[in-house]
Amino acid sequence: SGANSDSRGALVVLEGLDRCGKTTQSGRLLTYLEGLGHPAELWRFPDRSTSVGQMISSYLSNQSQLDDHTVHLLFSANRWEKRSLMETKLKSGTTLIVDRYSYSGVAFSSAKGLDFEWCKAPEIGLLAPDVVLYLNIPPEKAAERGGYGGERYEKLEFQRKVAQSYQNLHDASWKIIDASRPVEDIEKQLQEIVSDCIKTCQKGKPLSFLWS
Ligand code: 2DT
Repeated sequence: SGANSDSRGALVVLEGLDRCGKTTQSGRLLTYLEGLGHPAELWRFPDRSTSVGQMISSYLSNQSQLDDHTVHLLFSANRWEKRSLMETKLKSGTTLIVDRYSYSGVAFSSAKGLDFEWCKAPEIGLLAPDVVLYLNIPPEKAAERGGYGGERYEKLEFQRKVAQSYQNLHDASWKIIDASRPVEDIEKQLQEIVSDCIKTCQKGKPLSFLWS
């Protein structure tokens, strides 16, 4: 009970440092929801498929240089260009599992030294997640997992700063997940949280907007 014909999907965001397990868990969540027969899609930011996304991608792989403010606004623009589709999907009942969102935008840019409030401003008016799953792992432990690629931000010293910046972003929608545990334990916990969240949305919780 609770679900009705015009119930909306949930906006579920996964955040955390590089190598925290976000991408693995996002994929598993999608499989879980599909298994329940619940309409769901996996999204990620940056979305490298758009022309803005391609500029970001070449910056991240050190093939181009951009001013820090400029790249920050490109990351934000990359979310804005997906905003109306995001709203359409949610309103049609599809749950979106999103690997990184505005919190990455603010955490990474402010870790470079940009002003925190300035970083938040271009995100105002984007859809607010119904839940943020923060996969919490010490930067040293993430680094030990190896396989930092060669991308611009994948360095321990910088990840330490990003972890600090994330601390300033917690709000009521955040669940802090201990991501040092076995993959299956984390998976189970996320399934419970997301199931509850979907129920709340089906019962009529309205969409809200950043930064609420
Ligand atoms: P992936 O390795 O997850 O593709 O991320 N980033 C991401 C930002 O600096 N700002 C943002 O708004 C977003 C969404 C985090 C690529 C890198 O881009 C960073 C890691």
